[in-house]
Amino acid sequence: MNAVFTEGDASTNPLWHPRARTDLSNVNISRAWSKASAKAFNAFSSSLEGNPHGTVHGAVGGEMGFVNSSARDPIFWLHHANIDRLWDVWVRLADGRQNPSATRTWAKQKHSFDTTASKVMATADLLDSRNQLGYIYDDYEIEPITTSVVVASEPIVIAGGQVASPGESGHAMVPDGVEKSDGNKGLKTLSFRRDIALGGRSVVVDLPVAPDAGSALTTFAIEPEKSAIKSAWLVLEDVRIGSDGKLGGFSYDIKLKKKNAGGSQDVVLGTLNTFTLSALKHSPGMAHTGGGHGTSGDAGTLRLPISDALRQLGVTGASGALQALSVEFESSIPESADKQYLNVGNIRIETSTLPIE
Ligand SMILES: [Cu+2]
Repeated sequence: MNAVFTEGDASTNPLWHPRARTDLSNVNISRAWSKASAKAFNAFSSSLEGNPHGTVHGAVGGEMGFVNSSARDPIFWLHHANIDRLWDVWVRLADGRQNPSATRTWAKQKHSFDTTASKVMATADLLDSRNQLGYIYDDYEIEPITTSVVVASEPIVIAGGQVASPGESGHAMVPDGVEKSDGNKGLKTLSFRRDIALGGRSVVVDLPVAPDAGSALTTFAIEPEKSAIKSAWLVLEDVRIGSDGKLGGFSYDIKLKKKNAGGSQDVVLGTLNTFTLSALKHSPGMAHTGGGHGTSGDAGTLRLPISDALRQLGVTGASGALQALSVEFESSIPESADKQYLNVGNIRIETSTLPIE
């Protein structure tokens, strides 16, 4: 961050703010950029959407940290101009990379640009900055981005997650879109852990699964047609914002990890911050409990599908079944101070015998 915002203190500098962040080293353009080789728009967009896009929302915090209010903060416009620019760079890499088809429902959706709706445009009319909007970006020449990831300290490791015993379901809940009268649709908890506190440091939560369940997961990952399991999730239930988290200023990348003889491998599942929590009510299929406008009193549940991640870990794994699993919450803005940003009431690996991702 520019020194003008961080120098001095409240008595000497009117722009100074106690939450000013000088270290955004784990806002990870390079990870999104590693997906830029993808030719399908949704492969790159889903990567760009979490970190850096959502991570910056969560890291800035305040109004920026919530979907409904973020555009009130002037930095929103700088941030989104840059996200648009990164998208433009990806499209200009060409070789099959292009915006989604203009015939999609999404592309035909109309947007109003003032309160009287005198200026209305469809998404498809806004995608080409040069020909439709009349501008190009200053850095029209594409340069490689070589940001490196710096993790300030070793993660806190929470070992000894509980292997769910037969019949024990954690508190498996019926996902949206599944008839409640159909019971729990073969939902099964393989491993769980309660009450995980997240602060400024990265946290690894061990979620070991029993040997037979590990074999079943491996079959699901590698030979899905032979598998009784048809879908699998990492469930983060009852996620609440803690006493230090109300103004945001934090964000985590969620990684599924597998230990093996040579160390561990991981796959990024998504991001977790105030922005992702406040987005839950905007996305059908995501459960959200509690009222208000994405503010701190709410508790949310994220169900992150893990079949692709299991496949990657299962196929590339040097050894054995998908058994020694863990989840890392990698802090994007590492800090050593003790903070209470989030609490996850129940974290678990859950499967179903129905294909309900
Ligand atoms: Cu945004």
